[in-house]
Amino acid sequence: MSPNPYLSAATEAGEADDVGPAWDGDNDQWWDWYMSLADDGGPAGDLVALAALDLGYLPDDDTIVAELAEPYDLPPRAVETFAEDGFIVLPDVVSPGAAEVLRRRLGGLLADAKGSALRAREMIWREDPLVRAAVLSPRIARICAALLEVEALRLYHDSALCKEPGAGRTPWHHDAHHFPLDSHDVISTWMPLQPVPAAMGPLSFARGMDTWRLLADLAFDKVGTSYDRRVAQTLREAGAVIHDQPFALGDVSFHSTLCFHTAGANRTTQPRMVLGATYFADGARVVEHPTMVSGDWQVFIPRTAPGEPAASPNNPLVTGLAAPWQTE
Ligand SMILES: O=C(O)CCC(=O)C(=O)O
Repeated sequence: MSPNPYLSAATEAGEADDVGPAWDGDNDQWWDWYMSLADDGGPAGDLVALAALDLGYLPDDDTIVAELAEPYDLPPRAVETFAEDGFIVLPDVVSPGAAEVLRRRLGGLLADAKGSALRAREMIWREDPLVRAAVLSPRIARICAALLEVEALRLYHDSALCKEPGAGRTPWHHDAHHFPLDSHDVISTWMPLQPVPAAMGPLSFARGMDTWRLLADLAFDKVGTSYDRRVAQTLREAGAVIHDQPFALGDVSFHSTLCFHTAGANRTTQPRMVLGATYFADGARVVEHPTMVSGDWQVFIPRTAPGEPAASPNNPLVTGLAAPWQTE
């Protein structure tokens, strides 16, 4: 029997830090494996009861599509802050009504999603027009391009993430370890679709664009929780500043592929629903040797061999769109 129940004989082979084999399951299995690498500490107390949000009037889809195409005024020094810190959390990127409509939509789209810790689906922008409006949103794309200081961005994939009540931590990681792209001009959004108090497990970030260097020599552990523990310990010992704050409804975070991040357990009675997406600078190529940590990446960049530019029909340019339905 495998020392980690989510690994196959092929992915389990070798030392615990050997991520060389390709992932041979689907992306649901990948999430189950990945979440099993989190150190969840000891027993936790009762779940915190949260009242359901009642916003009253909700906008229709056309109103939300129009909202997500409107420019967003970046606060002063946002670009500098992102370049220094490796992440930024921006307020009022999405209206409460739009977030609530998206939350309900994702609830339906995730109804049959498997996953024991985190129910996740990617690529739902291909099947739902409202999710497409959010994932290909000119507003979000312009923010991402401004923060990365690049002209043209493509979509890698979206992620609908539902962390159920009682589900545990997401392990410490940086996305450069995950994405099979040869560029560091890669940015991910995390758009919670309800407020995320501390007890619900907000995404939290190790401040500093260069902080990953502290962790570069730590051996990954594909079997157990030692990597997650060693990242936490190294950050603690180095005195790294961890941004671990609740998200208000409308807040969206943007993190660099180099930024180490984690998320707490959901210790509330409500699912933690998030729409995330990742964008990369046009021109990036698939790395020569994608690893098992990239999951089934060919779903996201189909018909593209290692070394080739990542520019499949699943990776539309998101910058320069006047409206979200206008893909190449
Ligand atoms: O939502 C989570 O728990 C993890 C998400 C994450 O790591 C990401 O969006 O990069």
